[in-house]
Amino acid sequence: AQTFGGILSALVTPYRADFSLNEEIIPGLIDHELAQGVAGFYVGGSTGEAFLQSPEERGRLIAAVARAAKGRGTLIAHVGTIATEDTLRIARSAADAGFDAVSAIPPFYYDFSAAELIAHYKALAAATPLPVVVYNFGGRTGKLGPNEIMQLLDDPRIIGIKHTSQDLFQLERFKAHRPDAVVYNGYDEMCLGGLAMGADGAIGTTYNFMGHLFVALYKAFQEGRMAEALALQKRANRVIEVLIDVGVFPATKGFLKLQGFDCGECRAPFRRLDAKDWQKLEACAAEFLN
Ligand code: NAY
Repeated sequence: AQTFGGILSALVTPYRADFSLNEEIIPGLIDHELAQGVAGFYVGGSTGEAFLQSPEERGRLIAAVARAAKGRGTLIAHVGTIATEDTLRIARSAADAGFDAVSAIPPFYYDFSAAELIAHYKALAAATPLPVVVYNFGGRTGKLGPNEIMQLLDDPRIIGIKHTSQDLFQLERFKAHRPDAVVYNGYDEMCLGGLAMGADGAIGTTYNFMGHLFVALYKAFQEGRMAEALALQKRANRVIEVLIDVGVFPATKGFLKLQGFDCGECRAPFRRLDAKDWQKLEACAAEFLN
């Protein structure tokens, strides 16, 4: 079993030119990211374009990553969907593949009540032998507020949260409520802020291609070299500014391609990169990513 915490890459899902799952490239991609020092992978999350895939594809991706990782690094599968039944099915793929934990976004779109959302997580925790990490993304999801999250954290099968929110006060309160919970910071551009407020680690999109910067930041933070940690965050944020301008997920795949890993483009409705985007990415990589 792996420990939790540290810098985890929210892994992209590689596609071929026809947008089918490219399983062949996964071993090389996993090696490339582990070589940057990341502690593991969050598979099939927002970055992994989970909501543009079928449950069957998500299961195949999970299995392919486990085969490629060969026990190196912590593996968390994002199994969230808006249908409890599909979430349980993807969670079975994660347990079968030997993952360390599952994580799930609360069901969205419909106006589900807080009780329904809690019941969804309880059903997941009961159905899987794996520990559960709640994906707190209040900006995109409904009624799973801080009180409901505290209530979920009282369940020993629910071991932590991925906090994708700028509210670091809330992050600190979750950790204070359950000190042994693992709390992952979710916005890369505020990684240092999350760590300063008590996060045990961070899960993020940009760790796919600049994991080395954040691994160095994490180490500097742990060793109390704060000026260095801030300098690394600032350097990363110059890149993230370009990323947001171009489109976070398409640009992430663009940077990976510049590093030699052609993961294809994102599925529609995400846009394709044009010549101007490539110019921006190339200039940014030359300045900040070498
Ligand atoms: C996921 O499931 O892939 C994540 O949530 C990773 C966290 C990312 N947040 C979102 C909303 O996708 O890494 C961040 C984010 O892309 C980054 O901070 C840029 O804003």
